[in-house]
Amino acid sequence: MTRIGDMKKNSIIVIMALIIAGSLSAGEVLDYSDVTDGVVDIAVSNQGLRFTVDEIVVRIGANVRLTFDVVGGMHDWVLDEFDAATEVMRRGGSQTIEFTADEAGTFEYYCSVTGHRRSGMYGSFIVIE
Ligand SMILES: [Cu+2]
Repeated sequence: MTRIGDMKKNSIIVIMALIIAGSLSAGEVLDYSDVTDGVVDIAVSNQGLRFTVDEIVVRIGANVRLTFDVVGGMHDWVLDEFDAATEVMRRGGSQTIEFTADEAGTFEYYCSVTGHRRSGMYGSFIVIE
C-alpha cells in the first residue's frame, strides 16, 4: 500500500472516531435551578441505549413533572430516591410522572431494563439547596 493510501485510511479512522465520540455525548443538560415555584416540566426521550438528557438540575422542593417518550426499543425512567418511575414502555410509549424533589444531592436516574443501565442508560439528577 502507498503512503497516500495509509494517510487516507488514517483520516477515515479519525473521522469515524469523531462521529462515534459525538454520538456518545449527545445528551443535554437541563438546568432548572432558577425555578423556585410552580412546576418544572421536563421532557426526556431515548436515542438507542441513551437518554437524550444526561443531567437535570432542579432546586430543592421543585415539583417535577417529567414526561418520558420512548422512540425506539423498550425502556423506562427510574429515580429510586424519589420513588419516581415510569412503566417499561415500547416504541411510541409516553408517560408523565410527577414527584417532589425534597432532598438535596446528586442522584442517578436510569433505565431498569436488564443491561441498559450498564450500557450507559443513566443520568444525573441534581437537587441543589
Ligand atoms: Cu432502556
